[in-house]
Amino acid sequence: MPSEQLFDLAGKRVWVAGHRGMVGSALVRRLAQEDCTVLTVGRSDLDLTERADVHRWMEANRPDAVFIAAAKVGGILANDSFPVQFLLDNLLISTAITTSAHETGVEKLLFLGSSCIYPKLAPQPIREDALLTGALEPTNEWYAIAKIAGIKQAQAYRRQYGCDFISAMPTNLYGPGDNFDLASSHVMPALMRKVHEAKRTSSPVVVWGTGTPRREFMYVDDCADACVFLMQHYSDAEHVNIGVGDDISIMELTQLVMEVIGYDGEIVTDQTKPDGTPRKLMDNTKLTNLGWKARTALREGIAQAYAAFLAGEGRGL
Ligand code: GFB
Repeated sequence: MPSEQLFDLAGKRVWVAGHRGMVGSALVRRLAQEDCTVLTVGRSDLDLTERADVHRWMEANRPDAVFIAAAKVGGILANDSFPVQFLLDNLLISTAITTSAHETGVEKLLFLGSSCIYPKLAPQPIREDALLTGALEPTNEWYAIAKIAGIKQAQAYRRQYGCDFISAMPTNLYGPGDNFDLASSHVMPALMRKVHEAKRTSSPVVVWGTGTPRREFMYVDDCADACVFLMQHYSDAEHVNIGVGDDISIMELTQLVMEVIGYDGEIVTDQTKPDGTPRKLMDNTKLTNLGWKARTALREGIAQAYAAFLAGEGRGL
């Protein structure tokens, strides 16, 4: 049984900031099922790092509710290579939107972060209260610090001004609209592309690192559904983990992607590339207790995401 509905989206103007991204576009798909008006604005019309412009746009467009799905995101190598952009762009985006949301009287705001906010060696599965209990994973601490600041901004506005601002921390996501550029992508789209190419050329599949790290993967439409659920059913200071409840090693994931794509070739590792955090499994008890659970099994999600890749849906192709 889902918990009581606290915020009704019916009749509301809902802004999805970052609607062209993988999560933002899934949110737009999901919100089409609600009786609300979805607002979006393109990058060429509004730079989300410019606070004054964001304020003006919000004043003119008057959203009642906001999802902050806009972010500078990327995989392990991009995070490690561009610390300035991962730190500053993300800080500027959350600052511009959160401050303007308060100033323009937004009723409800959901800030989206990531599981990399937790300490590198957090006890598994990772509970929400593990935040700020230890050192971060060095390859993505810039992004993590910005996302932790975003959570704290939402909490500060709740505490000082009573704003109904909440935060959600999804696990590693994948699905239609992903980034397939191998230099900046996450592991799932990278493996899809690499296995697809290896099959075409009958060559080995190259896996970065040792293949031993474990990760949890969620289909992006499930994440969007969880975000809408939290907007409707959750109102508290602490962020909420969005996860599926189990994880898989990168080597097992490679084998699964190969099975789905239908390729039985050799797998080799490139250990000049980093492994990152050894394990990042979220404890999703809090979300489960609120009455929400993911629907898409990993194999099924990979098949759907691969179909979207074949249809040319995605960036970096
Ligand atoms: O998805 P990924 O880049 O991000 O990498 P993180 C996960 C694991 O897959 C790492 C390995 O152990 C990688 O070494 N891996 C194997 C690969 N082959 C590949 C490949 O071809 N490409 C990539 N990208 N990885 C990111 C953070 O961490 O996760 C972000 O840097 C964010 O801040 C995001 O939190 C969700 O899970 O390691």
